[in-house]
Amino acid sequence: MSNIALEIPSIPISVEEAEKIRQPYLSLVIPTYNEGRNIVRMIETLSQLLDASLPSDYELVVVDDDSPDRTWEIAEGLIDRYPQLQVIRRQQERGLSTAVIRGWQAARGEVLGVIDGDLQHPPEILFKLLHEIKQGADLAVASRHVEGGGVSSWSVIRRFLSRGAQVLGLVILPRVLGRLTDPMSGYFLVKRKAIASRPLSPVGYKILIEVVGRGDIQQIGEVGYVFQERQAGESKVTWRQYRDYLHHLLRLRLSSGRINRLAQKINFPLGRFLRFGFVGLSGVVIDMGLLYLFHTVWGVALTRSAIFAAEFAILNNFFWNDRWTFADVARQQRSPSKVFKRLLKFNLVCLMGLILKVLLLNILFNGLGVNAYLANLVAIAIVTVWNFWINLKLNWRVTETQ
Ligand SMILES: Nc1nc2c(ncn2[C@@H]2O[C@H](COP(=O)(O)OP(=O)(O)O)[C@@H](O)[C@H]2O)c(=O)[nH]1
Ligand SMILES: [Mg+2]
Repeated sequence: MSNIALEIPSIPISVEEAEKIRQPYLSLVIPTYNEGRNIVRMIETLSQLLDASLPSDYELVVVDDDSPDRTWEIAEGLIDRYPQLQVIRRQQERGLSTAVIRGWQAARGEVLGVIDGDLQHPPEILFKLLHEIKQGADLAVASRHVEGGGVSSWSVIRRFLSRGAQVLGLVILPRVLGRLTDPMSGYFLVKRKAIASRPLSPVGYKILIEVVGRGDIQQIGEVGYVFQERQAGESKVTWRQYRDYLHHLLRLRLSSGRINRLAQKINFPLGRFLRFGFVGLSGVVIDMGLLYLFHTVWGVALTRSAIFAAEFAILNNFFWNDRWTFADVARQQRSPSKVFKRLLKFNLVCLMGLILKVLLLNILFNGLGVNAYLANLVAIAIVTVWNFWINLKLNWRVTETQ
């Protein structure tokens, strides 16, 4: 999660210095990845336009993810000619949304913005966006789906995918996507104060959804624009962006729900728990499938079949929990001996869980007379929480700090 709160230095400074660090009105972030053939024209055009309308009152922040075509180097070469330009080269991270946030963190403007670095977003539209902000909008979005907007020559498939993604978003997050005609837009301005104290943590490409979902946005202005064809370089959009988009929607959905707010209040790692539960379900399917295979198909004795099936399920669950549920912790302790130790502990916790389950089932069924299936369900729920908690506290935890 990243906050973009502004820190103003309090050391005494000269007039010239004060001028230099004076807060500009607009900070426009330009995320780039392999835009070496576009970046010069991009900076030239933007600088010309902004020098005429906001002289010295803007800054351009190129955030490049260490492009193999050395876009960052080309951009750095422009700083002498365009002093309003700043270039950030990120070497450890990749991703459009996080690049934009990185740029905003470095930005000083009162209004923060983003524009693609490939000339597909017509720079002139900036004035209309600025006008919307002047008129009181907290967020001004360039939209392909209002008057004056459109796409130049998209195939039917691309239009369908774009609209499909929008409909999906409307179903999952109506209160966010319903406020925008073009929630997929990557060209917008937002007032710093609307997002400054809000932790943003987007996945993938769609930073606008994150801004509307988590920011304090009262008024939204929209301006039509025609999405231009790419002149040089190529799009970085792949199927992965569709997967990330879905992930992003679900994450926003979960974090805006009532259950999540409660979880936050009591400091319960809900996301992790849901992943753990999901992995647990996959284990149940494997357990049942293998039991059927060993016992019914191959005729192995029931107890032996059940033990094999359970152990395979445990291996499956361990693999996914290590790769997914607790991936952030596991990544810090990758040596085979550490992984093996976690696997052994996981087995042990599962075994304890099994004993606990049998115990609970007996208490509920024999002691309290609860229906056997209901008792089993309750026992499973309790044991899942127990397994999760023990693994969280004793197994996947950071034991060495660097
Ligand atoms: N820093 C950074 N910029 C990116 C990344 N992926 C895409 N971009 C930039 O984001 C903008 C939009 O990307 P593009 O691939 O053109 O998307 P499309 O216009 O939807 O096809 C362009 O300026 C890209 O160079 C990334 O991983 N990191
Ligand atoms: Mg593009």
